[in-house]
Amino acid sequence: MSSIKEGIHDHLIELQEEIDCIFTAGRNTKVSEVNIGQIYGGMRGVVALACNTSYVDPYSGLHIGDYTTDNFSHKLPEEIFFLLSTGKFPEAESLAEFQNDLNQRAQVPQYVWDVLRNLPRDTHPMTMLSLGILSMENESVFKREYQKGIEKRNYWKYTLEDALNILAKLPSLAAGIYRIRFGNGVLIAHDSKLDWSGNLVHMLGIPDGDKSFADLMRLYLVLHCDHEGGNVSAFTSRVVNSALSDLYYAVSAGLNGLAGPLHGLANQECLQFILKIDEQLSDQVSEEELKAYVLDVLDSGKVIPGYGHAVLRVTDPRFTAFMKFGEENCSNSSCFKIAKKLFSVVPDILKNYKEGKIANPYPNVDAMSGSLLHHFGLKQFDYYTVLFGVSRVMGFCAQNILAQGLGQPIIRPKSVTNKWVLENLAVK
Ligand code: CMX
Repeated sequence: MSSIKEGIHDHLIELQEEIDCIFTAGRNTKVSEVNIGQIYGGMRGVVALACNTSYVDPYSGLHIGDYTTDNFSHKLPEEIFFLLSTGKFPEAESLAEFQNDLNQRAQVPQYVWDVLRNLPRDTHPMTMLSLGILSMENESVFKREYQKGIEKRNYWKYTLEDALNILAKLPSLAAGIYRIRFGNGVLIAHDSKLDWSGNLVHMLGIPDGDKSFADLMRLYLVLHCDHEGGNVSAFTSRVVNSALSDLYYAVSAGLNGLAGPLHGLANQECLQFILKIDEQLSDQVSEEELKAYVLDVLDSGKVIPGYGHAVLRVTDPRFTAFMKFGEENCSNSSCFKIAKKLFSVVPDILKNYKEGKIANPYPNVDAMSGSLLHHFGLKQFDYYTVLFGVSRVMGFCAQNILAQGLGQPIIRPKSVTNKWVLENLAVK
C-alpha cells in the first residue's frame, strides 16, 4: 500500500473513532438553531456540516489539521495534500514516493487538448479547466469499479485513485490552457525532475526566468488549498460526490462554483483596483491622497476589494504570508507598494465607515495575491482563478476522499415553500 493510502486509512480509523465518541456522547445534541432569516439568507451562520480537512477560525484564520497558516506556508503543495487527507505531513521518503506516483500519472490524454483547442478563442480559462477535467470522466477508476460492484467501505480507495490521476494532470492541464488561450498554443512538456508547482511554472513558460516566481507559485498553491467545507466550491463538489457522481464530475462542479465573482474571481477585481490607483495616482501616492481616494470609492457605493470577510475578524494570515513574500522579493514593485499603502489606510477607514457596520475591516487573501502575480509577469487577470482552482482541487479531493471513507450519505437538506412557512410558523 502506498504511504498516502496507508496514511488515509489510519486517519479514517482515528476520525471514525472520534465520530463514535461524538455519537455516544449525544447524537441528538443541538448544534445551532436556524431562523427564518437564515433559510432565506444563504444559510449563513448555520452549523450543519462536518469537515475534517481544514477549519477557519475568525481570529487565527485557516488551520489544516493542527497547523496554522504560519506553520504550513513554507511547505510544498504535495505535502499540503498529504496533510489535508491524512492529517499529517509526509516523511521525506513518503513525499518522494508520492511525487513519483504523481509523475507517472501526469500525461494528459490527447483528446483533452483536442476538446480545448476546438473551443471558441475567447472561452474563459475557468471553462477550459472545468471542461478539461470533465472530458476525462471516462477515465474514472471509481466509476469503472462501481459498475463491477464494490463494497461501500472501499469507495474511498477508488476515489483516491481518481484524485491522484486528476491532481497529477492538473499542472499540465492548467499550463496548457494558458498557452492555448494566451500564448502561441505550443505546449511545453512536463518535466518529471520538477515538483508539482515547479512543473506548473516550467510549463507556463513565462519568460522571465526569475526563481522567485517559482517560489511565489508554490506559496500561492499552498495558501489557496482549502477553506473548510461550507464555501461555494467545496460544498458544491461534496454535494455532487455525495450522489456517488465520481470525482471528475465533482471537481468540475466545484470549479464551476469557484468561477463566480463572489468567490474565486474576486482576486482579479482587487488587482484592477490597484492598477487603477497606479494609473491615476502612481505608487508615490501620499497617505492623505489615498485616504481621500478610498473614501470617494466608498461614498460612490462601492466596496473596497480585498477587504472584509464572512468569517474572519482579523487580517487574513494568508495576506500576511503574501505580504512577507512581497517584502522579501519585490518590495520595489508598484503594485506591491500600493497594496501595502492600502493596508496602512483602509482598515481605519472601514472601522469608522457605515457606523461600524463592516464586520471585518481587515484585508483578505485577495488583497495581495494578484499584485504579486502581476509583478512576476503573469498579467492575464482571467487566468488567476485557474491558479486558485489548481490549488483548491486539493481541498475538493481530500474532502471527498475522507467523506467517502467515513461512509457519509447523500446530502439532502429539506427546503420549504413560502406557503409552508406562513402556514406552519407564526409569521403572519
Ligand atoms: N468595503 C465596503 N463595504 C464593505 C466591505 C468593504 N470591503 N466589506 C463589507 N462591507 C459592507 C457590506 O457591503 C455590508 O454593507 P450593506 O449592509 O450596506 O450591504 C456591510 O459592510 C456589512 O457586511 P459584512 O457583514 O461586514 O460582510 P459580509 O459578510 O456580508 O461580506 C464580503 C463579506 C467579503 C463579501 C465583503 O466584505 C466584501 O464585499 N468585501 C469586498 C470584496 C472582497 O474582498 N471579496 C473577497 C472575499 C474573499 C473570500 O471570501 O475568501
